[in-house]
Amino acid sequence: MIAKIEAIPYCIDYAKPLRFASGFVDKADHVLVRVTTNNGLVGIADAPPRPYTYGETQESILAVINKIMAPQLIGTPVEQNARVHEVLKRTVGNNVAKAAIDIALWDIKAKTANTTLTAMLGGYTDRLQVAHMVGFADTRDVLEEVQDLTDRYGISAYKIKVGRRPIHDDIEVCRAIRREFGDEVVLYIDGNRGWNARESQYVLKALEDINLRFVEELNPASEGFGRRQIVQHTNIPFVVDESAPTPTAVWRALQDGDGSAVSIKTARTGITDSLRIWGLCSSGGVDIVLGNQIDTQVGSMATIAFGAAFYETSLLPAEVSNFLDMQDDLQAEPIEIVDGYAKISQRPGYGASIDPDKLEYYRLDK
Ligand code: MUC
Ligand code: MG
Repeated sequence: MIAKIEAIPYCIDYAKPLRFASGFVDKADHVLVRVTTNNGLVGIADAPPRPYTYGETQESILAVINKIMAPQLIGTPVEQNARVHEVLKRTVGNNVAKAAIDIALWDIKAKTANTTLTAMLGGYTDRLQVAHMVGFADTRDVLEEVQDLTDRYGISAYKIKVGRRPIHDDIEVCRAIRREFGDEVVLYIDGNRGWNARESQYVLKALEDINLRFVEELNPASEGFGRRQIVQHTNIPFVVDESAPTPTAVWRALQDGDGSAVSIKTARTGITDSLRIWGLCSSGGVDIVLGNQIDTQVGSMATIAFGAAFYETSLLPAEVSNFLDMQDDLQAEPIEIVDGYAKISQRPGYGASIDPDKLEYYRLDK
């Protein structure tokens, strides 16, 4: 049963900050969640606060875990997942805090079964193709970044952050990548709601010939009519990300025509709700993209373990490499990206392993 839930704030700087239409990340001011059972098993998860996306902060994650969720959950058997979620549901919102507790508990479940989380969930494969998110920058800097990632890690799928004004800066970056890196590269764009519907349609027309695999959240889904016009008039799958952060929201977004593909982020739906979204999408023939919540290696390990479990989540490149932009990480056994692929860990659980010296150094609650 759950004996202890710790929420540990820490901060690690980014070597290369990520800029995008809804925000800017230059440090990982996250919360490490550690759940201990009465028989000494430990589950780990990383909680990345994204105030501009879900309203959570490092302080709010600490408060809601320490003051509300931990006291309500202590004593609950880890295997009673449905009961855990009945308890978590009593608190509205706070998706990232809930997801971290859920991931740590699945880490324990897999460790208890002495198997990998991937094998426990579905066991489809042991590796995922990697897609890297490229933030706002001048065309020359973006081309250098992509060249470097291609040379060092063999990455050949890129999600380009767009949504700037003037619009032509983004159009130029996308065209330059296609021109320099060729037709084989998987290229898609994410606007983080930066444009309106008319601007989005203008860009789709301007980039018609560069074979974008997806477009994501170009304009706010709250524009309703405008969003649906875009989704209906393009044959490029339109990914819902921040406009559909829960299984219910995904269901509604697909029914309403707010999007035609879905981003699953374990950082906000943990394993349990990610399974529910996978169920919806795989049953309905909807493309799934494994998204990045600007995750550390610990967070990315959870995404890789989940994604590798199923055919539908391992079909497309997964956004699991942006930890490469950080100065350091808590993960003791680093994720290796070779020839553009990241492998699951073969250790029981999902592979999160914390370097105790690094945690001591970066934690903020000393
Ligand atoms: C993404 O796909 O949008 C940026 C903000 C956020 O919440 O996630 C990232 C990446
Ligand atoms: Mg997105």
